[in-house]
Amino acid sequence: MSNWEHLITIEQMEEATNALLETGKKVGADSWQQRVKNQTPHCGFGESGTCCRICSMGPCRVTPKSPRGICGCDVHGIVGRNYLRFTAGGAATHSDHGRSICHTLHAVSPTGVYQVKDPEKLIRIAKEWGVETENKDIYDLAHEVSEMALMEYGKPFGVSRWIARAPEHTQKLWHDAGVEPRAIDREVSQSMHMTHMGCSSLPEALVHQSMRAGLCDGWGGSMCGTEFSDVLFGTPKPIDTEANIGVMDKDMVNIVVHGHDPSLSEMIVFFANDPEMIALAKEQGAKGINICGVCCTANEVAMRHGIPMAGNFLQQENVVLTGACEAIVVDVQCIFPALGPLSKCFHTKFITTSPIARMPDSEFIEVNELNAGENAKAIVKMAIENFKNRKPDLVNIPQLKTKARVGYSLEAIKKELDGVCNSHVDTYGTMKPLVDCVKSGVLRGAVAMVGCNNPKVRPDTAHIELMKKLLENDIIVVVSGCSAQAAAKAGLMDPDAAKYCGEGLKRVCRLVGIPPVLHMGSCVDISRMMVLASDIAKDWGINISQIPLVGCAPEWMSEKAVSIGNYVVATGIDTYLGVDPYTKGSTEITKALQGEDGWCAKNLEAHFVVDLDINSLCDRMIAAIETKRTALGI
Ligand code: MSK
Repeated sequence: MSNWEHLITIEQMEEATNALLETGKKVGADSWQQRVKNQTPHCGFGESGTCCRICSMGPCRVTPKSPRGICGCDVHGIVGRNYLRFTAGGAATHSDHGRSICHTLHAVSPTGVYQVKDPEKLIRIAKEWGVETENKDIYDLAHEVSEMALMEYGKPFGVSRWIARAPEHTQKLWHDAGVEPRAIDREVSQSMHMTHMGCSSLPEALVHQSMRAGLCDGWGGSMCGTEFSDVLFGTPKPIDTEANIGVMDKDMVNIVVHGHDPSLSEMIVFFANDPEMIALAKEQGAKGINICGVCCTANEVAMRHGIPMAGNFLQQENVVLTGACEAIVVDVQCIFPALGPLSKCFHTKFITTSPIARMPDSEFIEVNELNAGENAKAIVKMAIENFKNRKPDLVNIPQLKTKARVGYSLEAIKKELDGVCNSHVDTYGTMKPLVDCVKSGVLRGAVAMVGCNNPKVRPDTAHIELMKKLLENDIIVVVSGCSAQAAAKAGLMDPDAAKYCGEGLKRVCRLVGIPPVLHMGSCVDISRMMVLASDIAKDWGINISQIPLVGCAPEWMSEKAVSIGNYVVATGIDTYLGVDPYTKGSTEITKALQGEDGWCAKNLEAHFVVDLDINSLCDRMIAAIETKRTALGI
């Protein structure tokens, strides 16, 4: 696509990776590229979801000759149970991240390492939850609200507090369909119970609970993670940063933070700015300390501090392969166990910090809300002291990097848009200016693009190619997770990229001063997108399912992504997937999730679309947006 010629191309990124793999070969390093070859072809039963290992009578595999498992469960029950377990894994993971943030909030003190950075947001949430805020010390309020949030995980009665943010119509749909999420742990636990041998095998019941478990994530645990991270570390505002492997610096101590929970990365960033640590780095012969991020941790610290993003999920090995990574410091989720043996091929220290993600060949230094000050500082010191152990002949940092403007929280989006269109704005602004742009056709609609990389798709190609085509068609793109880093690496978050967009989108970007792809955060931050959609629906006076908006995860790979997909669909947003969710073995489950008259569509007004052809996936999204416009008469 010649229009986009100033952007970094997939070919350039692949060339950089290949150069790094050459270094890897010299030291006998393994790589995901090699392991994919070793693992291919994949098991057909696993891929279609038709293998059952839930009890020890099997494993049972469904074929035309053996259509039922030993217990008599048919293929629809087996595929449905697997899908629900997949969802429960994702919901548990996001929600436990959220729980950990609530514990960090509970540990705040005016003199401690964790403090309240956004008191206004805390007061706003407290009011939403009916807590008296007048004349209350902000730290007392933080403790009170964090306890209430922790109770959301196990309360015996009632539904999630957060669902009151959804439009009334959506809440009614959830109530009528019986999918209002209750206590977060209850939905995960019930999902495991339902899928135990001898419990549910009815497809409709399994899909129903999959939606409910997803909702306890997006409108429960993830929302706790996002909202209280903002209270603790500040609500993101637009900030400039850089992305791609070239953000590593050969003259500096490079510390890479990777994972998800900002409670760790915030502390690493804090101590990397400590004059004592900078002086120590200089004593060791470095020019200073350079923190870079990988995966969603990168999103968290980029959005709040402008820390550069070295890469996304499938580039985590690349940072070590530069030979210039003094330490890769990880917390939870999406961390390759391969980093242990790989680090051993270089001088890199692979430091695990959470009892939830313990890995061979790593140094384990637990960082929690009680010891963060001491242990995070010790980690930074350890990385600095490792600088002298670099092997100069192995250092190779491909000079590939782009400018990116990140930090578009919901609050920031409203402020930016309202600031341009209205001279008098209330504190949080409204979505009306955006709605007006969509109604007038200046913008045709929006796509929320999220999710991972997956070797089943040429890495980042789907994200980047889809985004370019959508932008050319005046469709604004909001992103999170590794999709966000794909955009940033290519240059699509540079406000200058607006020049390549359709005329309407170009005009909006120039007027407001935004890039055409808006970075909304990490994977828990897809909860921000749910509130964004809710506020658009309320300000427009229509239902979420009527908005010219779709979700898309073209390269997804994790259980979390399935949980996300479920809550996005359950919120009324059609969701387009570029990788199959292991359901094709069952026509009934496929229909319930994907059918235009399936269970999801009938009860929740949205459904999944799975299409492994990226061009066709894109055309279908654009067509769906245009269909919604026509239905609205705009
Ligand atoms: S890190 S879940 S690979 S988006 Fe959130 Fe990226 Fe997917 Fe992990």
